[in-house]
Amino acid sequence: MYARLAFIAAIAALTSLGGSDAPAQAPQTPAAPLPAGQTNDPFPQPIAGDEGAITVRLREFAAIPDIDGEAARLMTLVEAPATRRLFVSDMRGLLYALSADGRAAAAYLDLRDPKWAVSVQSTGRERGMQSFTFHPQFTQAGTPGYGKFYTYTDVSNQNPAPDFTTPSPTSTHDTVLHEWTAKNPNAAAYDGGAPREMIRLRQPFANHNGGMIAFNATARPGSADFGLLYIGVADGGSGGDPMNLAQNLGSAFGKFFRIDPLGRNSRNGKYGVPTANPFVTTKDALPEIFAYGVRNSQGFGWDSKTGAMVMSDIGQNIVEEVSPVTAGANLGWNVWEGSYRYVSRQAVIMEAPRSDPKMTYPIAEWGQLDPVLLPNNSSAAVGAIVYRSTTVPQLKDRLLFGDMPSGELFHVSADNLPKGGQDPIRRVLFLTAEGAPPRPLLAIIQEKNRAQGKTAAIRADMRFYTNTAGQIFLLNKADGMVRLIER
Ligand SMILES: [Ca+2]
Ligand SMILES: [Ca+2]
Repeated sequence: MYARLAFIAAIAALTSLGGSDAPAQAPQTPAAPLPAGQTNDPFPQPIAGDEGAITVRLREFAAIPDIDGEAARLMTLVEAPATRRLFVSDMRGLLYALSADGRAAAAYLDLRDPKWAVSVQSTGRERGMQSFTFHPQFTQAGTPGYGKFYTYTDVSNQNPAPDFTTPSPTSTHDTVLHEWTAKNPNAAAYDGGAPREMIRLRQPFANHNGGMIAFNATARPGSADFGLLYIGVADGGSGGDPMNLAQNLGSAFGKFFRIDPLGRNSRNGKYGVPTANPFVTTKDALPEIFAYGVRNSQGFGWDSKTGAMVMSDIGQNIVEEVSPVTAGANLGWNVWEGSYRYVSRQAVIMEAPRSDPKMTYPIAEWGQLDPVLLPNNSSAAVGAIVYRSTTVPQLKDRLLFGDMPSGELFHVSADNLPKGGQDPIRRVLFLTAEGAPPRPLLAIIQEKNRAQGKTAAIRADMRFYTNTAGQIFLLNKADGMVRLIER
């Protein structure tokens, strides 16, 4: 046991946090003894390798072009409402429309075009177009949401003044929510005018910028949640949330927002704040906040059977998590990292896990040092899909989430949700050819890279999304391929 601890302590000292392009940190002394009661490995039993693994087929669905010789940084895939039409984004600012069979990918909107004056900032690993989504009325003529879609983008232009800022005296860039209005939502390319700026966040650090934006797909027209936009706002960056923003209800950072993009009662008059939001009457709290204590969520979704919301959040250096989200929930960061009290980059506190009844703790969580994530030596939670479809019957009634740099896709029961820990976590492995063994995504990307004459990737940077037909698409930033999971 001591040998493993020493080994992983050395690994921890050598590696930075998984999803980050944070400034380089000073090297830490390898294997320095941790204070009593602290651990860098709260889950000493590794994630099961093949036991309980679900095997599905994975095939190439669409090829997205390189930009300047570099593979597309595929980030978000969304089905336009009531059309079965798929759109996929390259983080550098390209939005593509895919044909139904995936064979054709045509540029729909280029946010880099100077005529839009968006000034996409996409340097480093974490900046660029974070997410996009369509208003649920996008294709319904005569409704207020007709033709409207939203992009959430890091920008270098820092005018006008931000709606939300931090105490930091310096900033790296802004993150902006834009509304676009297509004249004809079925047109091959965007045919509307310049975007309407809705929210501008001034970023203190280059990392931890977005997250995802999405409407609750389980909300039917006329229901309270219909047409409300959920927005992930990461903790601003650096590491450890140095300004303690995530627990501060007066700060936008480290939150999930819920807004009405068609309303106008917000402080800046550019969107609506639902009266049902949990903190609208709380003194000094931002009324946009739906939940708080978020570090850097890179995916959330809803269970079509129960309506429950679930999200994944990237941990600091020790614990990755998947957690339930309810109105007003405190998801823990930066007091808790997963089920454990956060103390530093080196360790969490072992004593009294999950012991604050005011906190919402993970459904599932895993250690960044788990052997299944090697040789990548870094870890970052991504995605959350409650899969209720029979399209891929092996995955029905499973909660799917993943680890982004390693490209591992995981599952737990969606009907008997675990109460934390990594023991319930099992893998999803992919068959790509007859006779080949089931593999995780990274090995498949590496094979593709070799066929492309490129250096094999060491990170998958996986994202995954589903559509109304229950198809599940896997994206990555290394080989330009959109892949489709099949039974
Ligand atoms: Ca940031
Ligand atoms: Ca948490």
